[in-house]
Amino acid sequence: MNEGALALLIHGGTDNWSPERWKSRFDEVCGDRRVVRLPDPALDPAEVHYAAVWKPAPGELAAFANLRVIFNLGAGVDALMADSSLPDVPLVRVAVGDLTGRMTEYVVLHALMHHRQELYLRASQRERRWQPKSQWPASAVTVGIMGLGTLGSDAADALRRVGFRVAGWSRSARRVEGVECFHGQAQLEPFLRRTDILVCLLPLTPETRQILNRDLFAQLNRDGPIGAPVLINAGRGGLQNEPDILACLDDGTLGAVSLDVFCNEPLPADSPFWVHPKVVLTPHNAADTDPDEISKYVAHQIERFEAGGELENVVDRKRGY
Ligand code: NDP
Ligand code: OXD
Repeated sequence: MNEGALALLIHGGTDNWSPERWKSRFDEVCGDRRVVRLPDPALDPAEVHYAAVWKPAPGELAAFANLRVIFNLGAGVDALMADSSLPDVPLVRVAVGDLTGRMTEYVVLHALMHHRQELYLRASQRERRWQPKSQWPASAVTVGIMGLGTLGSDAADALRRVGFRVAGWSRSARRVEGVECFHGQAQLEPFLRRTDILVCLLPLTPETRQILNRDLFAQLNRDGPIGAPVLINAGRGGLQNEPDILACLDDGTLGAVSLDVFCNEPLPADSPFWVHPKVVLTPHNAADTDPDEISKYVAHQIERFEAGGELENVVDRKRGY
């Protein structure tokens, strides 16, 4: 029996975050290591060497004096970074092909939906109206991606292959083939000026909080074939100023939005986003972390770490992502 237990702290609340499902996957891939789903009053916290977590309550991880590594079961670590008592051990996040492919599907789906005037065409169908508007080619549209990391760079590549012009913006200088790359505050404006469809795949940090606001939307391109620019946010709800989004949709600063993430999740039943005709809404499922894939990813990392190897995808706590 491996001496260090793996503790699971999973508080997602949706189908994909069923703790039982994750526990059974981890039991399958962890050999003879003890996998404990918390809370478990029988567990001695000193036995826990590893924790695999999704949205643990602040302070929960501080209970484990012998913790060696925290594995966040998603890509974004903003919830953990907000915990001032987070133990000072390596924090590993998810960056794997399975999750990346799912996000790229979401981004391509929504970029195409707006480019191909799907909101108008579905309304026409409901009203039995045979009145197509002329359709422009993808090559006339620039999709600008905020965040050119694991997810943004893959989505950029797929969008380019569909035929869009693609621009990207990051914190440090990046090179992605076929993508016009911008970085830093000074290059944000030229990036926004050429963008017709803005895709946000940034992490939520003190620097990026509420970055999606009226001032930013007003700098997007208004001369493209789509007319008013479109926002697609699958990063985090905290990146967006929600009253600004609604006001900008109503006054035409934005033409439409696709939102997968919200400041308050689950989105309250009385939120105006549910019924706004220019909003396409999904319940934070742009890219699920798959229990089969990610339990294997964590188990392999633990094996490698115990054999003296390096952990992969360790979060830089100073940057916050
Ligand atoms: P990465 O860390 O790989 O990439 C982050 C990118 O954002 C990098 O290009 C980084 O710049 C850039 N960035 C960070 N801070 C700034 C800043 N201040 N100014 C400009 N650019 C900045 O993350 P991932 O691509 O793996 O994931 C991105 C986010 O997607 C996650 O943090 C999570 O919030 C969200 N997500 C949402 C999911 C969903 O289902 N809705 C699923 C999975 C993830 P640089 O390249 O210079 O470091
Ligand atoms: C993630 C998420 O960060 O699911 O992976 O939002």
